Amino acid sequence: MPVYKYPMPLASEITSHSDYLNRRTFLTGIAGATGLAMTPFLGEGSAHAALKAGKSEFSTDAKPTSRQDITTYNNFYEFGTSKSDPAANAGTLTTRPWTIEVDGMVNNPGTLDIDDLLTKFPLEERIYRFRCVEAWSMVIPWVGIPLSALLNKFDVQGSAKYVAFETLVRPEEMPQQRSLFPPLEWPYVEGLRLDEAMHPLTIMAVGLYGDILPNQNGAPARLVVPWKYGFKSIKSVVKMTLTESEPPTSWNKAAAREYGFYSNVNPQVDHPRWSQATERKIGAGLFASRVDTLMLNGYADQVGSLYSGMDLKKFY
Ligand SMILES: Nc1nc2c(c(=O)[nH]1)N[C@H]1C(S)=C(S)[C@@H](COP(=O)(O)O)O[C@H]1N2
Ligand SMILES: [Mo]
Repeated sequence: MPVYKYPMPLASEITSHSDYLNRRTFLTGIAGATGLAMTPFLGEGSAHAALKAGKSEFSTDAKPTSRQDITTYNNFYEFGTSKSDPAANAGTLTTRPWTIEVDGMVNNPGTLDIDDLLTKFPLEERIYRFRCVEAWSMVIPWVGIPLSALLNKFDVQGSAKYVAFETLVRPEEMPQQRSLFPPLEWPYVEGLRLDEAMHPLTIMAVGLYGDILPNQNGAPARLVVPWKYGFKSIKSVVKMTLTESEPPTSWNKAAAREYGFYSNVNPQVDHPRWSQATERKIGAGLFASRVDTLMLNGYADQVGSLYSGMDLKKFY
């Protein structure tokens, strides 16, 4: 693990895989006996929640943005539209029990349980550049699982061409889902072409900075597609559906002229209301100069071939 400038749990506090399982069984027993919810023991900041993750060859060596910035400057419209709203409001989200339903064009439809994701799949640390369509960026040390490893469990049919993703709808816990004037239509939905979903860079993130995912970052599981604008990385996923036709996406439904299905980071194709040529690095200071945005957010060598022959001005 790289050395981070935030208090990592001491080695003695890091829960081993078998301890984690034992503790879970123990806590399930308590919760079952007392009728308590299962959530608290996995709360943010709990040393016991530390995740064991192998390093990945896919990580950038750029310096990660601080944990403070990553967890307080967020977009998660279910909790409000200001950058500080998710950190202030997402504490109400309960993330146990939690399953992700997988259906549509698969031979074995079923569900994934979040605790299976955390314990039965090899977790990897992926330090990725992250570029929001609003022209700011971060470097985020995710912990996740290649999405292909999850989808392959369900035996995707040969004629499937896309994956549609859905976020939780739970108005009791998500204040903007109770709003009379919601900023988006719920559920938040996203989509990927199947080859994008199966690409080794695409992960389902379950943690960051070596710990479980904070609610404001999309707990307990959120998609991360590092060569696309941030809004493709849908949070708090409850459903994945394999489809033949291109699925709808929240921001395209809200403003089709501004947000297309592909939403690949592209410094040469401006948003209708602002340039995408440069970006502001969060945490670099107010007077830091902007840096050039890279084609496909710097992942062109790995994913450029997915788009060969496509007019990226048309398929924005
Ligand atoms: N369900 C849901 N997912 C979402 C959003 C949202 O509002 N709701 N915002 C998106 C946008 S615009 C961005 S930039 C990223 C932000 O992720 P972060 O807060 O972890 O940096 O989440 C994306 N996923
Ligand atoms: Mo975004």
